Amino acid sequence: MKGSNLPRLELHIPEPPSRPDTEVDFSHVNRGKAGAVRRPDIAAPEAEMRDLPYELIRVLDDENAAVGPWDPKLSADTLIKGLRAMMLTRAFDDRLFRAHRQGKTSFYMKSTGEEAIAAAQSMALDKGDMFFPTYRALAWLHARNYPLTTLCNQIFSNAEDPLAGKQLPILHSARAYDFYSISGNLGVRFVHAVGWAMASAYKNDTKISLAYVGDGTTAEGDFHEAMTFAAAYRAPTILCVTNNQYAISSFAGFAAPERLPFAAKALAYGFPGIKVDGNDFLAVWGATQWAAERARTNNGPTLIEFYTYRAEGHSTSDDPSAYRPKDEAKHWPLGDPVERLKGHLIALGEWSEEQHEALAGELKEKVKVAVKEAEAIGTLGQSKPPIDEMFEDVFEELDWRLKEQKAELHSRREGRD
Ligand SMILES: Cc1ncc(C[n+]2csc(CCOP(=O)(O)OP(=O)(O)O)c2C)c(N)n1
Repeated sequence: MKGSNLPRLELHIPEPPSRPDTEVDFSHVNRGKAGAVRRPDIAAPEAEMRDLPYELIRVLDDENAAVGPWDPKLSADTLIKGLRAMMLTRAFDDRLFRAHRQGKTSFYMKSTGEEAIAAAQSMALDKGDMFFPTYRALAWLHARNYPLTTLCNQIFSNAEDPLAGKQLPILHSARAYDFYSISGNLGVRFVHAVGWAMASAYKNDTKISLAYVGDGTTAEGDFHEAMTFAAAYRAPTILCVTNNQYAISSFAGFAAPERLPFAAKALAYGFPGIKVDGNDFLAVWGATQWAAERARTNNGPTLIEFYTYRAEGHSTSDDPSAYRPKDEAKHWPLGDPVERLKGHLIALGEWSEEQHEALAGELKEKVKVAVKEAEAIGTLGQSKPPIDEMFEDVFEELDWRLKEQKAELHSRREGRD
């Protein structure tokens, strides 16, 4: 308006707290106090839990002791199994990332720093509960001893690839391990998980579903659709946001206002949201147990935000030093999940540096053997699944078009066109 003294409008462009040429700044991270957040009864009305998403649920304190009401009180044996699953994930990631640099696979993604989440959830949930993962959740499979060679065969797209070379490396599918097929399109499986949970309830079954999205993926419409359906039908599901602070180079402030916990989004849909230290194996387990009990007793869905940090690059195609300080990971205020669980076990007198060292060596060797086995079958381009496989499973049966295309391929290959 001419002559008006209204201020000019300004578009807010979110700016990450740190850049490659600035000091690391995590002053916005409020760690709270381990053990301080209350644990409501699973049947408590949603209206009485609206403070929860604004607190951070933690069990392991700075002295590596397990404190507070969310402590799942696990046996040392279970904790060691969890530690092993996380360490195996890390050893596998390191070796397969290198395999990419050696030209043995076209692509890889690590989950460094986020291992506690899928490892604890894989162990805390029951066989037959269905997990709808992202590409950063292989700890689920490692916790259930999925054959490492089979994982490598998929990553090398070789003749023994269980997905017959049809998927990008690491988009695994393992139904027998309750691990739903990963797809490249972000967010779509969040909705599938809710539908799966609705089906389980419709059939009066006892199984629940669990689904992941990253912080960036919450900006997809599928997130909203899944939340809406989960709320309306009180679906027995656990919906998780793995907030690792980044979506490739975009910091989490692009997907939600910087001061709003992703967990708080649940409030608008009418079910509880909790924010959990994702680098704390015990807190992940305790929170999952609570949400699972709620789902299994018809108290409906829960949204869990796992607060964590993507310690490495987004993928083999990414160089994080282009958009964040090189040493940022070292300063993450919630530390490293492997180191914290290790520290806890040592504090309990159930583990030692020597045992840790020995296990790390053993797992490294185990991964090496599996990679060698897969390499003997073939790495990228050296060995391929049978070519006819590409026509299979488009439909349940080949239709006439696919039959024609398959015949054409063969006649061309035989030089008869
Ligand atoms: C629908 C869709 N849009 C964009 C992409 C490209 N893409 C792949 S990963 C990614 C970032 C996802 O970030 P986030 O959800 O935070 O998960 P994170 O990788 O940090 O675990 C993007 C944009 C995609 N795969 N699918």
